[in-house]
Amino acid sequence: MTALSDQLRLSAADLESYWMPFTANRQFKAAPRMLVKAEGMYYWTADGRKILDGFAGLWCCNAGHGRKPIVEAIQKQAATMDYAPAFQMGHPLAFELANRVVDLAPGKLDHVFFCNSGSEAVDSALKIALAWHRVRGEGARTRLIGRERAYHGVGFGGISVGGISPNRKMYGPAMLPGVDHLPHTHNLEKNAYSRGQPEWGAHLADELERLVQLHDASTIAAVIVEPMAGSTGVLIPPKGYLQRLREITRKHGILLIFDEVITAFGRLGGNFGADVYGVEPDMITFAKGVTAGSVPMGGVIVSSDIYQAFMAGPPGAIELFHGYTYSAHPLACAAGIATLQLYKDEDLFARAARMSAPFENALHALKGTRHVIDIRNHGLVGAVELAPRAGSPGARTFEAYLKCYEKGVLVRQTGDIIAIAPALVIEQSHIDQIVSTLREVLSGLE
Ligand code: PXG
Repeated sequence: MTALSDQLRLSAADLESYWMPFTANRQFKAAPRMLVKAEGMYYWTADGRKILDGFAGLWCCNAGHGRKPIVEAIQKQAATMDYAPAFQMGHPLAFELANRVVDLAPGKLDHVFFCNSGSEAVDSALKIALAWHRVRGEGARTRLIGRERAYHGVGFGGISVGGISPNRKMYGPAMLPGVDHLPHTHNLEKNAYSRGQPEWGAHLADELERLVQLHDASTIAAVIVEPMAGSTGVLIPPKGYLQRLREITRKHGILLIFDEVITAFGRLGGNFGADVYGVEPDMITFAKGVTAGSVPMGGVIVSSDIYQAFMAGPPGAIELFHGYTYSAHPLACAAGIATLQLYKDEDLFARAARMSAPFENALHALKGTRHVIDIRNHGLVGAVELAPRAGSPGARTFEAYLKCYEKGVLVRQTGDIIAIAPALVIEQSHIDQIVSTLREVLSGLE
């Protein structure tokens, strides 16, 4: 283990320059949790410990870590062509990956715009929505509707339609104007310990009708929701809720955007959340799983109606004034093609669907464990909600997260929720280890 531990010769001063994202920097730097290697379902720490990854990195490494076909595709592409200009030039892998994504996408969703992250995907989708209404002569439709307790990344568009106050409150006047929010659907009194989709709450979608009454449909461009809200604590859509949102948006000519940065590519046991929930939106944003976390990439899949509306002007004109230097970066495309091929070869989405029942049963067996007030799950996503300590929300759960890590299992804490979202290659023994570690940790926690 010396080779690995040698890599941790970083003094406190060495850790200073890096301003870590969404991290308690001083707390981390006082007691760093440093990862140096990953393979399959496991990470290795700098001090040589093997950690079971219960969270697929950050909801992204759906194929497991260090998968050979993906690694080799990236290596080969890096050696063949590092970069090709993204504007007014192309490279074949970008077109191939777009075709493969479209092959997986539901119904009329048949064109892909590439970017590099979920945040960029969300901003791209919101801009496409505004521009689409404008090119169709409905430029007064500028209002965007998000939802409370939504996470749509950290761009100004994403935090505006998002519903997390710490992510919003510092940036007040810079946020987009004319945004409104639907209520979230989380309600423990009605839905605690639901397995899969909760029964109660479809009517909460009717709040959209209220917002339409308030603002008038002619001012509303789009509604954006995560089909299943991940980051804010695994909020699974009540039965019928997304269908209702689809009916209301369609009735009023409002675009429906599903932010599937987490739910795309097998997480719920199907290609997209749209397939699993049986609702076809007008746009889908994706990132994370498209390359199984190996190279940054994101994108927006749009319906043919949307794409074609932009193709009406003179053929020599640029149709959308939007894009990134690294849109469809060759390394990301190579990784994406290899990843989608691997998902197919190993039938990993079906595997996720198959493993979801044993995953659900194991998680729900934690009912009655100290501090637990709810357990919920769908596909290979699970959440265990703990009672907060009086006066310090999140503290008990953060401690649980640290203790799990000390005992060799990486999960994720958000507020008073422990989230679990393993790679789709998970086996029963891994599920057992995650659940027994959680049980042991929670039982011993004050
Ligand atoms: N939309 C959704 C639905 C997301 O979950 C983003 C957009 C932003 O993606 P980028 O690639 O810009 O980070 C996300 C990201 C967590 C966690 O622990 C979740 C995300 C990122 C990091 C941690 O829940 N989601």
